[in-house]
Amino acid sequence: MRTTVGIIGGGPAGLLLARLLHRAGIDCTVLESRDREYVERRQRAGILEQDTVDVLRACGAGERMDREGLVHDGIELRFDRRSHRIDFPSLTGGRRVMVYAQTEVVKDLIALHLSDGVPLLFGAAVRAVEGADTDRPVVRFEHQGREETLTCDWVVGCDGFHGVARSAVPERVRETYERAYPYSWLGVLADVPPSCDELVYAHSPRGFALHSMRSPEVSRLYLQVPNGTDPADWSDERVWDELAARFAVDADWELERGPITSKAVLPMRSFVTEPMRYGRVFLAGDAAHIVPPTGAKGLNLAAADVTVLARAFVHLEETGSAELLDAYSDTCLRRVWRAEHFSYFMTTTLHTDPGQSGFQTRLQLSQLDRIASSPHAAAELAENYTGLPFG
Ligand code: FAS
Ligand code: PHB
Repeated sequence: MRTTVGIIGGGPAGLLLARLLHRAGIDCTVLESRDREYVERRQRAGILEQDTVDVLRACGAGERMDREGLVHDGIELRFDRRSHRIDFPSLTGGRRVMVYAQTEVVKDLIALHLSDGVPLLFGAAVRAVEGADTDRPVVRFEHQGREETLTCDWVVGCDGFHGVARSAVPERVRETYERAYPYSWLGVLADVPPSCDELVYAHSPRGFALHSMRSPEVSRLYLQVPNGTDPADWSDERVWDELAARFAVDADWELERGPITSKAVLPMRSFVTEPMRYGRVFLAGDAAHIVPPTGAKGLNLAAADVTVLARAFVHLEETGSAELLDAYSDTCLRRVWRAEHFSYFMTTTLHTDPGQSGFQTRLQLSQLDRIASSPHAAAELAENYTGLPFG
């Protein structure tokens, strides 16, 4: 098999990159190891930044998002049994976010690829990327029981944290930076209308909790749990009792309960690999970086990477200049590290480390009080949360 851009991974990064390249008339092939149903059902992110929304609309993938997505103008912070709303448009000159699950973005992009006939192979497990430093890198993969090869001009690893593309960057040139957190998230989906109009991020002595949503009928909630937690140890009643305790506030507010339809534990990790390119192999999305989801950055960083990369491929096609391709890694890493810092800030300010000192807790509450009382501090959070422009 032969293609101009070989894309490893059919998650949001790979699918959006393929959409952008296809619309620009650049030939590409997506190799996804799992089957379509698995990829479309995998519960993950829920918040789209302004620029992610704009890119999806611009490439013709925003129609259902605009119909079914929920535009949000702010979030609520809860701490010390108090509530404080952060208004995004007034603090950022009009930026807002969209609640539209990653599962839906993936479904929309897959449907477009299949209707446009873009080569998207499911069950295609990439084993290796060879010749990254040659003009013809080769992707070796297994598909329908056969060993296959895809010869490319360029390869983009969109295969997530556990993918193989990162290994195409030789260890001698690769730097990795990472931090593990002493807690995880227990994420639940529940068939119950959200008890809030906008997302609620709660700091409490019992630990962090987040109230998000998927639709007017479905709530998405998370609570901080110890690493190694088994979701089976958390009955619906225990989940709701703990969430209610953590969202408790001195106001007339009650957490609505309902049947929980899915539970999963998500470890928290910060990770960056540099550079995001070696020869003719590029890395995008979780293949290059991971953030704890407290800042709702993961999916949006992936969208930003592939937007920058698609523009660089178009520039090469139109001008013959590889200057934007050569700048890709540095261009993306500046945004990646900003998102890494914001995600780290939101995570360490809102979560209670096991055995945390009273001094640390007072620092957290002082920081949250500063955000609640200073428009400058609130604007810093709002600008980061709604996302820095893709440029
Ligand atoms: P993905 O991991 O989504 O996609 C990579 C794709 O490559 C997968 O489909 C995989 O099957 C495929 N692949 C892997 N190896 C392959 C191989 N060898 N050959 C072929 N294909 C291969 N972010 C948030 O903002 N909010 C959240 O609440 C949130 N929750 C998350 C929960 C979990 C359990 C995880 C793991 C991540 C979560 N994230 C969240 C982050 C998540 O949304 C990612 O940022 C986003 O999926 C990144 O997209 P991709 O880079 O496309 O990587
Ligand atoms: C979600 O809706 O899944 C979600 C929202 C905000 C976050 C993390 C996850 O920070």
